[in-house]
Amino acid sequence: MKEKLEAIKSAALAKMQEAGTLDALNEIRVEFLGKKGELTSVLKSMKDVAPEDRPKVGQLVNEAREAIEGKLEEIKKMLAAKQREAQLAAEKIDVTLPAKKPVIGHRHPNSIALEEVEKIFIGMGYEVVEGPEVELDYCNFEALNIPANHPAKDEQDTFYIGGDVLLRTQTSSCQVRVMENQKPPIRIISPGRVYRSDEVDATHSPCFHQIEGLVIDKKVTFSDLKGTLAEFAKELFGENTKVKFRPHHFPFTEPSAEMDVSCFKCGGKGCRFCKGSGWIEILGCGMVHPRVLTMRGIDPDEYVGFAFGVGLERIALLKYEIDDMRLLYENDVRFLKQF
Ligand code: 2U9
Repeated sequence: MKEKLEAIKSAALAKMQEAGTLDALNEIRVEFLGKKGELTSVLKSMKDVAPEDRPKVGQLVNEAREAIEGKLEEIKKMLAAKQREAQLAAEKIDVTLPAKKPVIGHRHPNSIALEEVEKIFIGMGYEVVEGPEVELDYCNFEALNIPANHPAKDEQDTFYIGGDVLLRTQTSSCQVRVMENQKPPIRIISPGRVYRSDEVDATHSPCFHQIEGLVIDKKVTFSDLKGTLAEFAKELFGENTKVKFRPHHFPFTEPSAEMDVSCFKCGGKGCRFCKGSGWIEILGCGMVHPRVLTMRGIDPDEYVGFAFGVGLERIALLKYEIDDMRLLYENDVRFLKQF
């Protein structure tokens, strides 16, 4: 019996020494100490040992078990440490590798242009006012001297939500709201998204952006309008920019004009950019129609106003020499990051 136990013990110790993983070690534990293990079967055969020999044999079995268990524990610790070391080596971080840069977008040319325009007018003492994109017919048309039968209200040109609610076609609608709540003097610009039922092409979109300006004060003249917009053009397109006003018509201003700037590519000589004319059309403007003032309870004999409107996309396309408006709406970062 003693020899048998010695054989089991040395077989177990030898096998354990060979075990390369914790799983293999566990298999060896089961093989020798498990329910059907070799040492366990010796214990089970104790009933065949003479009663007087049992204590001695029991002691030998225990010694063999303790020796195996001791070695098992020792090798288990050694293998666990080895496994941990391998894991640490596999998960090692190379701190000298360049960091992964987060992929971030880029400011939109519209936003860059808007910020520039806002900066110019804020510098002249204007406030930036925003309003709702879903508007009342009254604020969008009626209060701007565009009555029910006016061609500018043509269904073709406007997205109606229903009843007297629509998607605003101009941001002047929120200036009407300001005139409702604020007494003159008023000096505001209103940037924002506007909607018109237009087909998409290189220069049109059913959704675009405007910046409309409004000044109401005593003794405001057309000269103030011209001076303000000439200064705006110089700050936006360069010190040498000249401006030219052509008569025009808007229902909400009288007199009305369109303003051209001298071509900033050729200095006014005429080039492909300005189609040979030397001038580029940039905005609409005029003196606020007395009826628009009266409707807001402002006495046109006491107060005068001037107003202007400019398409933000038009500014962005011109400034950054982009030849198709659709590029502004695709949000392809390869395009956007050029500006
Ligand atoms: C009030 C009264 C009058 C704002 C004005 C224009 C001329 C104009 C266009 C520019 C390009 C629209 O986006 S666009 O097609 N706008 O030409 N806008 S005067 O007049 C106002 C504003 C508010 C109370």
